[in-house]
Amino acid sequence: MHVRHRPLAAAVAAAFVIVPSARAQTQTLPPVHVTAPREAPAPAGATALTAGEIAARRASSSDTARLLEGIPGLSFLFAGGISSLPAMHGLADDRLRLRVDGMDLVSSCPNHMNPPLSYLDPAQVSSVKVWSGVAPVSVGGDAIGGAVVVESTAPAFSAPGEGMTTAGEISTYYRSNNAATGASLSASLRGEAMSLTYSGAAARADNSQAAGDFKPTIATARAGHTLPLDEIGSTAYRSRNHALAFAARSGEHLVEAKLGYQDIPEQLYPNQRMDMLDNTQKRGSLRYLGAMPWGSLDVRAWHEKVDHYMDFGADKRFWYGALSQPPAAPEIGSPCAPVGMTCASGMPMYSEGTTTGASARAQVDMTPQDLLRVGVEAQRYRLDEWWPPSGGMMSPGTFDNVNDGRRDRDGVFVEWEGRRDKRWVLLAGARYERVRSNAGEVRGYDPTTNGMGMMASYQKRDADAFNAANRERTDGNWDAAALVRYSPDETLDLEAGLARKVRSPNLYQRYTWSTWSMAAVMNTVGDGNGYIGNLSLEPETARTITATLDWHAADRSWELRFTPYLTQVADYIDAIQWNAATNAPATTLATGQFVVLKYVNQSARLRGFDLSGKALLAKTAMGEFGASGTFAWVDGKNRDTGDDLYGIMPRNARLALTHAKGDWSGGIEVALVARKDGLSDARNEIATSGYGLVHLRGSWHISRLRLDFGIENALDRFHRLPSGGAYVGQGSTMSMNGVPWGIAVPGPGRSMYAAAAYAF
Ligand SMILES: [Cu+2]
Repeated sequence: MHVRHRPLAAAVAAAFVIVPSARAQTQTLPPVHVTAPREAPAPAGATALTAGEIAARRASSSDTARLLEGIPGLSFLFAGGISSLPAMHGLADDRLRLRVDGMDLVSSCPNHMNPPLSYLDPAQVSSVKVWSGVAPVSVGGDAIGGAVVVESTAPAFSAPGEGMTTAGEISTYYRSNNAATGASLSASLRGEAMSLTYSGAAARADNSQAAGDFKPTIATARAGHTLPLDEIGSTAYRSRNHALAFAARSGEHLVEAKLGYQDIPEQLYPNQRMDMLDNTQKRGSLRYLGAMPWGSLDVRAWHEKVDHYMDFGADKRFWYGALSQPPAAPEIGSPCAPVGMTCASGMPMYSEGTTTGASARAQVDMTPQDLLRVGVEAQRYRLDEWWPPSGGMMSPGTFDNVNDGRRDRDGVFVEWEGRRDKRWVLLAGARYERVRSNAGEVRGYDPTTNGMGMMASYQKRDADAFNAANRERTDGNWDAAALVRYSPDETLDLEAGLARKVRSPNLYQRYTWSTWSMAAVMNTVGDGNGYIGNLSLEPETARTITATLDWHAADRSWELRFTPYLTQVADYIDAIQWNAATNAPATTLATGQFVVLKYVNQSARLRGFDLSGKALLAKTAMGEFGASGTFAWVDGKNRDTGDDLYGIMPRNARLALTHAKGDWSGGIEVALVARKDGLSDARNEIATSGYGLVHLRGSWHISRLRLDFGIENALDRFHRLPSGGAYVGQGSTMSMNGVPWGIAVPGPGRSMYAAAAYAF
């Protein structure tokens, strides 16, 4: 799993991979993926997943982010069933650089329901690389944490003299807890100079079941639709993905074109007040990759369009007014308003985002030991978000959450990497990014009034103030990162990293404007609270120091790694409770309820360590027995208020015993999570108890067939997710405290899964 000591000088030679025809393959899954050779180096802090690891993990999850599960330093902020937000060393979401096929995708949703990694099905992922510590500046900018770089279908060509060949894979799976099913197909036509690949995947799941009752009866005002007390409301999803990739090569030059289409007709969110009832993404990219006399060149251009629609899904649907004849429970995803009923259509919200980007990156081989990476990047992002009138207070006109939002990035970087006497690897780089953002004038549903008394919504006051303000912002952000690795002998690697990273606020943080609680709670982070943007936000600046001690056998039959880190963030974007009436910070902290907060710059400190190890225990006639484990601790503090940062994972460990013999591999895995008591008081973050889960996994290769099966949470242990947010998965979630406060989203109970993949 860990990539180390990659001979960088040999990278160019590995630019193009020739895959023998399927007939010649002994392994059942596409065994080789083209790794872009000119990407940043793989220092000791880097982790890459192998094709086998990706295949095994996708059997138990349809969430591409969760392919990263078990990587030291990684955790998740859970969201919808296929859109978890990765967190590394206490930094999550768009504080991390999440790159898909070279594209820096942006979540076009006030609740970040469509994060970058959600745009690929796990079956479409061909390579995953993770920098959990200090990421070199060449890996990306506009982020203060680590990086995840995911590539979809890698181009593969037939061997010389072999002519046209075909290859592909079909796969399917089933998971018992939420009756999740899915299927994928990939097929490619390969010549010596051309390659065409289609990959498609579809997934669907019902709501998940917890291992026990976890909530009171919550009125949904929807007759005939009472969720069982152990059903985790709003966790169902359906998704469809298609991608087409064409590649041509000539000598040491490669041209690639990719088209992608994703439609998610439904993804429900147990920790958001809204559900994603349609999300479509269209994307296209072009890439040139080639060897040059002086090194190599990688040029990409791409465009993406997202149409996102939110409303209340089946578990959150409610009806205005008294209904003499309440409707029977409609199917999930069916229209809200039955014909003839006096019910509102809910609260439709539309987001439309487009991103256009281009980059050129060159690697210059200065000497056999020294190389230089230089690059320029540009990105144009546009966002509109509007909420059409839907009756009641949500009328008479259209509410602009973000109108004509723009966020443009222009970046340039240079990075040197050198090797000295086989024992030293040195890397240093700097990046400058200019981030310009702006947004147009806004209006509320009713731009003429602030409302009355308790029902005051301040739409006029807030819109007038926002529209009168200068909203154009230009940030000049300097990043720098340096790594040094020293390998005194074959059993020890020592690495240290130092970085300064800057990230500008996203459009929702800067330009959402309404202090009205009903509008604010539609801009949330999974904690059920409402958030108000702040035009005065400055970029976050993080300074990180990290070290890795990697002690191992010469053949890596055992290894032990220890990575402590410390990050200080100036102008960390946290949030403070806000009083809408006075339009000022709340003077007393409201506790035990959902609240409205405003984003503000404060300062933060994150520190912690990852410990991981593995060992081959025995190699016998019965097979190979191994053990592996990770332990992570992170502490995040707001240094201005002394409060704990939101969404920090408590101490956690994973231990696994594995067995492999011939075509079989299997294991038992124990996941332990401590009680969460470091809580963000400003956000009334919910405490969760510690727990331990046991997972059983097996996988079998029979010629071209790969079978994966297992039981997750085999002991059916009830647990609540420390980073799962607040449960607002059912009921009248539009009203801030109209749903019970204090219920952390539970994790699923026992789930048996089976998956099969056949390569042809
Ligand atoms: Cu959304």
